[in-house]
Amino acid sequence: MANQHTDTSESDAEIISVWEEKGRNQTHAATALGVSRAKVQGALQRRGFLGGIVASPERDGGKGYVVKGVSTYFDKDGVQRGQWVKTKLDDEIRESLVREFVNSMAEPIRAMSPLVTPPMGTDDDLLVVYPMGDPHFGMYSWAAETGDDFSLEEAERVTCAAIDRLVAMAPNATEATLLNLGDFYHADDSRNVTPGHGNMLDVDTRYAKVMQVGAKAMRWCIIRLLEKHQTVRVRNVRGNHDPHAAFALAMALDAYFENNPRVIVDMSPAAHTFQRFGKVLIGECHGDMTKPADLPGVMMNDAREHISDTTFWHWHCGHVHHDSLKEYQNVTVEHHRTLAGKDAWHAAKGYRSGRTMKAITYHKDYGEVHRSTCDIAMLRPA
Ligand SMILES: [Mn+2]
Repeated sequence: MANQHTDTSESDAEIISVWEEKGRNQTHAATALGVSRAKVQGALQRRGFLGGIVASPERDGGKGYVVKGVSTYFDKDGVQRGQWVKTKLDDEIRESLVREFVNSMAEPIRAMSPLVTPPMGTDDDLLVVYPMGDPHFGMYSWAAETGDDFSLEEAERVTCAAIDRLVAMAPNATEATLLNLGDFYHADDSRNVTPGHGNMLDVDTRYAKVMQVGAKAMRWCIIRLLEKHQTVRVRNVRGNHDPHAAFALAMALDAYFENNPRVIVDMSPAAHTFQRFGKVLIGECHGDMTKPADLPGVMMNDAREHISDTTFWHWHCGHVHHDSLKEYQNVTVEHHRTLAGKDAWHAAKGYRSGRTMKAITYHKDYGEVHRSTCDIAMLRPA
């Protein structure tokens, strides 16, 4: 009875057996069996021989496709030439991907800077300005040649230590300005020459590292100021050594403290900037471009909307690496020392100056009321 092909399953088994014997050729199997090729194909489909190529997590990178249908192509001899597996994303996986996307869109902006507890009981009448004269991060100096060893590591150490001392000595003013007066970086890029005149620079280590260590030191200083003052304005004046790097530093600090409304990074690209505090008006520039005697006129012109309401007019400049304060018809122009050592060229030229950093306190009605000084001698490691 088994040979009489009375039930489909036996027929299917027999058809498949012949199909195997004929080298899996459906037409040859159909001819040998005396049946249509469609009948052979039907048997193969029922027994799963044509559904053999299905999407699998192994083959499709674990995406979890569900097979919707399979199309098989045969040539004129009935030999399978290709197969097209129609798939769809598993509904659960699709939903989880959508949820993941929605969550990422709805996620609050993650803070980058640590939030410092604001100080209590600060004095609204006071502003402390911390002028940083020419820090020269990335400069290298050899004591045997110049009198003082200086390096990237030393720049970071003395800058942070000086801020630490000055913040401790400063009055508890509500407002503070961290005023980088330019030449924060010794070099503007890895060519290690001054951008203006191409003078060779004595540099310490790789430029990318210099940029990172400098930004890290500034972050440290700002956080230290946030412990003492309610609001911290940060101004990075561009110097002749770092006209582009100064702006990169400002951008890095602005992005880092974006989550903190107590930090205001001044992003002005102008060479001369101003801060008004009550009756005090402060001008800021590096000092390489404008003659000191011209600065009072620049203030009267550029900050004219503040002139009639202010009575204390002061400029803070860097560049020359030594202290000087000259008064022009009630406008003072002050140049600040640096904590940095000398490079070989300046040492050979005979430039000598003290190394200090200051913090200057202004009262909104009375002008400068206090200043403290941190000498390099206070910062020498014990
Ligand atoms: Mn300079």
